[in-house]
Amino acid sequence: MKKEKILVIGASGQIGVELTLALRKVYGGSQVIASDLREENELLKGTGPYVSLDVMNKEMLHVQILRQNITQVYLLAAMLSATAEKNPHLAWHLNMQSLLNVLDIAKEEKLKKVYWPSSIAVFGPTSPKVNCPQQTIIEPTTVYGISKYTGEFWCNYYFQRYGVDVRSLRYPGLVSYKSSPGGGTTDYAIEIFHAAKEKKSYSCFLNADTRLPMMYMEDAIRATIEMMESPADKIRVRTSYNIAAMSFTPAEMATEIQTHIPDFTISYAPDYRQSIAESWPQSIDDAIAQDDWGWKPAFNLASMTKDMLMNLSSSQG
Ligand code: NAD
Ligand code: AKB
Repeated sequence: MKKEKILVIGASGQIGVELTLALRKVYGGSQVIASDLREENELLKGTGPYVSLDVMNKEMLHVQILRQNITQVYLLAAMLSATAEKNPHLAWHLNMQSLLNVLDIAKEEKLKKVYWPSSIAVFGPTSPKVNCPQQTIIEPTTVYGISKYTGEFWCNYYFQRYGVDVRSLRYPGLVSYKSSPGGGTTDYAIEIFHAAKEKKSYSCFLNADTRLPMMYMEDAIRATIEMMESPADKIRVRTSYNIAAMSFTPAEMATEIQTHIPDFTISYAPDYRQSIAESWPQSIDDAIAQDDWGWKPAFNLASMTKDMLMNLSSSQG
């Protein structure tokens, strides 16, 4: 086991649960402290320590980092795109201040590494729709996208100015079965599986032909750990890396589900999330992540759908 002490902030969320479990496999259960405002997720119980923590309380965060001899922080607390549009000021405050709190403490205590995820939401309507490159026109139109793009530049600033080894990935929409999604525009791609299993029909909040970049959680967790474990000189992008796996529309996802559940039906009732989705690219060019630290996804739409349905069957007993 490696001698690191890791604090995961937002560990009870969609990514946090799986990332904490994966980090505990690498570093040992007792070396990875899970923390959240919410109560400990059931899947984390008994796998390692948990502390209740509000990342906005900088003093308490600092105390925890010192008390637990933390060497690395993974900051996952944030408000996602759809929820953020309902409360833009609160979203901006949480998404920015949480990052600044962690970066300041990392600088002061000389932490070894910090992880903070960005999103494909940094891109806006003026970015290229297809194979959107790492560096291009970036004019986000959601408060979530603005906060992520600004956060990327704070990460770069703390690295360049203070030498904080903070690293970041621009995740696409993440599909998973272990924990529930937290209020994003891509959440339909998870809800659809639960609806298909439970009632064989789904009313989608995006239009049939809305193509978005997506990734299976297993790939996202592996990408995160592979990037974090790469030597520092391989990490040339100090804002945030584009990473990609697959792109599909709700109609294509429904067709794939129908190969397993032939009587599954889908209908469409687009709401305010449609315009958020339309502002984002349809696919992402991740050539730089491939070159710098060897990123390669394992799952496509067919293999992800098969795995999701198999795991939801077994978890439903
Ligand atoms: P989530 O909403 O499921 O989880 C976030 C967790 O943070 C929640 O458990 C919440 O209770 C916790 N939290 C909120 N405020 C807090 C506070 N003040 N102090 C401590 N904890 C707090 O989100 P997620 O999907 O797991 O996303 C994690 C990160 O990854 C976010 O930065 C998000 O923007 C980014 N991301 C997620 C996706 C995705 O598809 N899930 C895609 C791109 C980027
Ligand atoms: C969301 O839809 O808000 C997230 C994301 C792509 O950042 N899943």
